[in-house]
Amino acid sequence: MDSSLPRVVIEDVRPAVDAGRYPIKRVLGTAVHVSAAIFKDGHDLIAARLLVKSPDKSAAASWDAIPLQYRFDPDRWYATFTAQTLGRWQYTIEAWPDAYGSWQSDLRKRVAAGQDVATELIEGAALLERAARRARGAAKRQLVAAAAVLGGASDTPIQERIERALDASLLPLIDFPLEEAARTRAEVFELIVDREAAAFSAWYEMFPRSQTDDPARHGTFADASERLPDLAELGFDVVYLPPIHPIGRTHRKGPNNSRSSRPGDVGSPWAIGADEGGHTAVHPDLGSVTDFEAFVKRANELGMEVALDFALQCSPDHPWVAEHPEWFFRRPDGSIHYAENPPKKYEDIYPLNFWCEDRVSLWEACRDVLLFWIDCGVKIFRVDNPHTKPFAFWEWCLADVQARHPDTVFLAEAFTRPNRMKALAKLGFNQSYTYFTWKNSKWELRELMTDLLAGEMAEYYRPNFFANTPDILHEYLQSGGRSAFRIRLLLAATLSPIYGIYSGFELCESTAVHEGSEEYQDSEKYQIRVRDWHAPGNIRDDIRLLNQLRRKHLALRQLINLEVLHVANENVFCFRKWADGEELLCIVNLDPHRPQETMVSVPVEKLGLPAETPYVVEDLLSGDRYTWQGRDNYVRLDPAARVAHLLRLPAATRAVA
Ligand code: Z3D
Repeated sequence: MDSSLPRVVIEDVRPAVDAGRYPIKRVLGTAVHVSAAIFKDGHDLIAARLLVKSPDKSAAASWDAIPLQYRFDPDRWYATFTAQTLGRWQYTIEAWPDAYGSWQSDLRKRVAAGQDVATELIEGAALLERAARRARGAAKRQLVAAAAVLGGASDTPIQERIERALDASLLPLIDFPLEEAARTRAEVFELIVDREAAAFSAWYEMFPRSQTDDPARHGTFADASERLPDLAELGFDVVYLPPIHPIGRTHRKGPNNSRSSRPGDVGSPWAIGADEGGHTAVHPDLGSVTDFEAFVKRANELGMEVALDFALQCSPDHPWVAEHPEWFFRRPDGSIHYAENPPKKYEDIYPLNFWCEDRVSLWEACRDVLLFWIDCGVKIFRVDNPHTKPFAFWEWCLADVQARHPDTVFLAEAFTRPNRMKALAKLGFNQSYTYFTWKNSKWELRELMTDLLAGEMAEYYRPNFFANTPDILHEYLQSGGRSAFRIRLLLAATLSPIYGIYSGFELCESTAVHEGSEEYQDSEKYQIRVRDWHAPGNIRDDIRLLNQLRRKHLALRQLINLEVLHVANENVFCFRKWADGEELLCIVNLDPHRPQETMVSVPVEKLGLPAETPYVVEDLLSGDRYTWQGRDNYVRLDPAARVAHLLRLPAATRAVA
C-alpha cells in the first residue's frame, strides 16, 4: 500500500501544450487564464492554488500563489495571472484536502440543525492546533488563540466558540495541508511571454542590393535607408532583409538559378561567406557593419524594426570551411556535398554537420552569430529552413539567446510536413510561416484557419501569412492580375495579425520563370532588380489602408477571435472578427476575374443585433454605409472595383458570448 498516493487529483491543466512538455505563448501584459479539473474521493472540501514564477526569479525563489476558484459548471477550477515580464515563466497547481474548511462546513450544518456540537468543537480545536504547529509568526499565534477559544478555555460561552470556529478569516491562515503528504503538485508548465511585435506586425521583405536605380550599381545600406520613410508611411512594422553577408564565388549561381555565373553576377545572398568574412560580416558592396547599424537606427526612428535572415549554411568560400573543416560532412573522397531541401538543390552552399564531434563549439558559434547581430540592434530573426537543422539545436539556441535577450523574436521559415512545422513552434520559435501562400480557394482557407485556431495549436503557433516570398509566386497571382494581389493582400492582412509581403507584390509582379513554376522570372535572388515603386497599377493604397486598419482595430491584432461563416457562393469567403465589443465582418470575392454575389447570413441573435429593424453597417475599406436588415443580406463584389467588404457591424445590444 502506497500512502504517498495523491489524496487530491489534478488533471487536464490548461492551457498546456502536449501536457506541459512545451511552453505556451502569450504577449506581454495579457491575462493568462489557468484552469484544471481538481477533485478527490469522499466529501472533504479541496484547497487549491495556482503557483506562478516570473522569469526574473531564481530557481530557488518561492512561487507566487493565487487561489483557484471552483465553478460548479463545468466542474473546474480557475485562476488568472498577468504576464508582466518578458521571458520564460513557470506555473503549476497544487491542491490538498481542506481539513478545516470541511470541518467548518460540517459544523455549520449541525448548528443549523440545532445539534449539540460540544464534541465537534473539541475536534475543531485539535485541527487548529495541528495547523498552528505548521504555521509561523502571527498566523501561528492567531491559530493557537483560536484553538483555545474553540476548546472552551476560560469558560467561553458555546455561542462565542461556534462563531469563532466559523470565522472566515481563519481559513487563509491555513494555506497548507495539515500533513505534507496530503499535498498534490501538478507538473511544472512553461509560458513564453513575448512583446506584442511577436504576435502583431506587418512585414516587408526587401533586398538592399536592389535599392538602386541602375542594375549595374549595387544598392547600399544608405540607399536602403532612403526607402525606409516610404515603408513607414505604408504602415509596415518590420523590414526584413535576406542575408546581408559576403556571397561566395565558388559555384555561385547566375540569373534564373543557373548553375554557373558570369563575371559581374551577384549570386544568391543565401550563399553566405567569402574571403571578406562569414555570418558576422557585411557584404562590402552594401557597406560596413556601422552602415548597417545606421540603417537599423533609421528604421527604429521611423517606428520600424529590422529583421535579419539567419541561414545556417556556408558557401564553399566561407571562412568556417577552412577554419573548422570538422563542422562539415566529408564524403569518402574528402569532398563536401552541397545542401539540399528536396526537391530543391542548393549547389552553391554546404550544410553544417550539427552532430559532428565538435558540435558544442559549432552550436556556440551559431549562437554567437545571433548575439553579434543583437549587439548591432537586431531583435528579429527570420530563420532559414530551420527544419533541416536539429530540433535539439533550436531548443537550446533559442532558449539560450532569449534568456539573455527576452525581446528577441524568431520566425521559422519551414515549409515541410505539418508535424515538423509544429515542432519548431513548440520548441520556441515565436512565429512561423504557413501554407497560406498555397491556400487560395474557400475550402482551403477554411481548413487552414480551422487548423490554426483549433485546440492547442493556437497556444504555441503564431502564423505569419506571407502573401508571396522570393521563392513562392503562386499560380493564382500569376494568372489573376491586379485583383488577385488585392485579394491575397486583404486575406493575409485580416486573417492573421502577422503578415508580410515581399518586394514587388505591391507592383503586382506576376511573371514566373516558366509555366508551372513558382519562381519569379529574373528572380532577385540571383540578380539586382530595379523598380519604380510608384509604377501605375500598384496597390499601395490598399496596403496603407489595411495597415492603418490593423493598428486601429484590436480585432485585427488578435488571431483566435475569428469565425468562418457559411455563404452559399463557393467564390466568396466570409469571416467575422471581434474584440472589445467591436464586431467586424469580412466578405471577400476570391474570384479575381468575375463579379460574385451571394447572401450573407449575419448571426444576428449571437451578435445581439435587431432581427426585425434595419441596422447600418460601415465598410472600413471604402467608407460606404449600407442599411441591412435581419440575418440574410445581399452582397455583390466586382473585383474590377472592389474585392471585399470589411464591415463594421453596429455595437451589440447585448453582451456577446
Ligand atoms: C531560399 C534559399 C536560395 C536560392 C537557391 C540557392 C540558395 C543558396 C534556401 C537556401 C532556403 C530558403 C530561402 N527557403 O531562397 O535558396 O533559391 O537557388 O541555392 O544560395 O539560396 O538558403 O528562402
